This record gives sequence, structure tokens and C-alpha cells, in this order.
Amino acid sequence: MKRGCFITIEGGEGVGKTTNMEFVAALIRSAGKTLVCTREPGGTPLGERLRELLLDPRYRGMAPDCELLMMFAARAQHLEERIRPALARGEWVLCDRFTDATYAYQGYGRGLPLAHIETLERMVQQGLQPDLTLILDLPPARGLARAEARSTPDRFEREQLAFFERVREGYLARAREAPERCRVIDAGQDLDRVRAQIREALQPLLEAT
Ligand code: T5A
Repeated sequence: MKRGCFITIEGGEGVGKTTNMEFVAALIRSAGKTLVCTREPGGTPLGERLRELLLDPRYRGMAPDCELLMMFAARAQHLEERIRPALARGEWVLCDRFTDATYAYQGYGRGLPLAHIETLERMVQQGLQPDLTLILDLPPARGLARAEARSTPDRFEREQLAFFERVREGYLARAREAPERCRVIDAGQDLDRVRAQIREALQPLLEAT
């Protein structure tokens, strides 16, 4: 059986990933595909426990390498328990954040060597990459303002603006390095326009499968 498509949604804090997940899911389902919607860190019972630890502001002293390894620990479980089995059944998988987030946050944001991330990526993913990554792009100050208006800040949201500027730079660098996989969406527009860009990015994949 042909494996299903793997789509990821990425971007900094408050850019609209969660808001647009349902829209993307509806587009995929209306094309007749069976879809698994999930997120990282998380997506499995064990991954969700790791997520709680990673976002908990009480662990503000977490070592960057610990953070990196926990992201990949959650990802390894997620791939084994949910993502690979769904793709093997021919289902589509839509994931709110994946390894581009690790490059952007732990690599560019925290300054960890990208080579360490590449090693873990090879080990855990064994060549599996998303077929399409939607990168919602917005100046960090605007994204943080949107996120702050909604909830109390988690451990990451308490970082300084300069951290999120580096994260944004990281996402844009990833998009330049993999233009066939990544589509940068201007998330500063009103929701209808953001969604029109998303629809356009998704269309070729929906038509090809
Ligand atoms: N992380 C994750 C790493 O460091 N490394 C990794 O490898 C991985 C996988 C996870 C954290 O973990 C880090 C990154 C993150 O800090 P998260 O909850 O997944 O946390 O990510 P957040 O960015 O914190 O999620 P948010 O829910 O805050 O942001 P979203 O989902 O991008 O934004 P959303 O959809 O909730 O929208 C925010 C607000 O903006 C409004 C919405 O209504 C909402 O109120 N909005 C708009 N307003 C005007 N115009 C638009 N176009 C709008 N779109 C949305």
C-alpha cells in the first residue's frame, strides 16, 4: 500500500498554527483522505507527559541538551506509536510542529550545534521527512502579543524577544534549504487570506494523490 502524506505546520509563538489545524484538516478530509491530527511535543500518552515537563515554567533552568533530548524522546515515541503506523495504513498525518521546530528553537534559538540535531534526526526518523511543511511567518512581537492575550506564558513563551527573532530566522533558513518541502505563509494577514495561501500550498499534494 502507498504510504499516506505527512504534513507539518510550523512557526513561532502565536502565529496561528492551532487556529489553522482544523482548516487544513477539513481540506484534507474533504478530499476523501483519512487523517490523523497530532502535535509535538506530545501526540502519545508518554509524549504528552514529556510535553508537560518541557513547558512547565518551574523548570526554567532546564539544560539545553536535556531539552533537545526530551524533544527527540517524545518524537521517537510519537513516530513509533502513531505516525509510522498511520502512514503505513495509507492515512494522512497532520502534525502541529515537528523537527523544523527543533532546528529553529534548540538550534537557532538556544544555539545548540545543528550537527547534533542532524544526528538525532537521522537516528529517530531514519529518513522519514514531511511531504509538505507550512511555515506560518510573523514578526515575533506580534505572535507573542496574540499568544499572551490568550493564556499565561509557558516556559518557552517567557524567553526574550531576541530568542524568538533567532527562532524566526531559523525557520526561514530551513525554508530556504528545503524549498521543495517548505511553504512560507504570511501569517500577518487576516485569517481568510492566511487560509487562501494554505489552500494554494496544499492543492498540488491533494491533486497528486
Ligand atoms: N518546541 C516544540 C521546541 O522548542 N522544539 C520542538 O522540537 C518542538 C516540537 C510548544 C512549544 O514547544 C517548543 C515550541 C513551543 O514553544 P505549542 O503550544 O505547540 O508549544 O506552540 P505555541 O506556539 O506556544 O502555540 P500557540 O497555541 O501559542 O500558538 P499558535 O498555535 O501558533 O497560535 P494560535 O492558533 O493559538 O493563535 C494565537 C491567537 O492568535 C489568533 C488566535 O485566534 C489566537 O487567539 N490568531 C489570529 N489573529 C488575527 N489574525 C490571524 N490571522 C490570526 N491567526 C490566529
